[in-house]
Amino acid sequence: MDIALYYAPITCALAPYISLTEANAEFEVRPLNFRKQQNKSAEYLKINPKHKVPLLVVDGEALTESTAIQIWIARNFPQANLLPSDPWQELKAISLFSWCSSGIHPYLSRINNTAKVCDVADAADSVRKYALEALTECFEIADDMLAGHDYFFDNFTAPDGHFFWCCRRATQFDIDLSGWKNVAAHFDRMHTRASVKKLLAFEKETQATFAAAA
Ligand SMILES: N[C@@H](CCC(=O)N[C@@H](CS)C(=O)NCC(=O)O)C(=O)O
Repeated sequence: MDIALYYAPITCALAPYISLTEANAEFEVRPLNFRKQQNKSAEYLKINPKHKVPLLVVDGEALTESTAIQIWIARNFPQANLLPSDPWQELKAISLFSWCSSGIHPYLSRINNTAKVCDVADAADSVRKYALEALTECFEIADDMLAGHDYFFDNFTAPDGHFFWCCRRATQFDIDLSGWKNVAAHFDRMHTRASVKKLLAFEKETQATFAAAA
């Protein structure tokens, strides 16, 4: 099986990288330089008209959307236990992926690029304020979910990686996680995993390669 992950540093494509690494999968990473708009190149748009990452290509077949990609990885590497085995818990894990990608991520995007969602003059601070309020609510909910647990389920599962990315992106916008003790502890715990260490080293390497080519 030929697996390629289209990825860009900083982005939510970090999450499937973690899952593939946890699964011990052999996969090729194809990094895109967003600063050079490689995600909008004719070549990339041909395989992903959404111009986003992550994109997983398996034996030439492309799959978009983090939730679908994560489920594909979990199904194809069952020994990695990337989803809970109990059917109800499995659905709760899928619900968690969806929440990360459609309930949390959009607010992070609004903070990242206020102009993308509102072009009213001087509205940027207001967009940021409301996004931050929504994110605060999300982190409070996640904090309750994580109370008394190291991970969202009995052991590490793929949604932990997706939520880790949400937290990391938040810290890059100077959102202080320390007020949500369980979230902050989860974030620290994730940094101790070999998959996350490998991911962060790979990101650094990729950023250096992009900088050298600039
Ligand atoms: N719903 C998608 C969202 C993916 C997404 O928004 N990716 C961002 C990076 S975090 C992206 O590629 N943005 C580039 C663009 O929109 O042109 C998913 O969960 O996979």
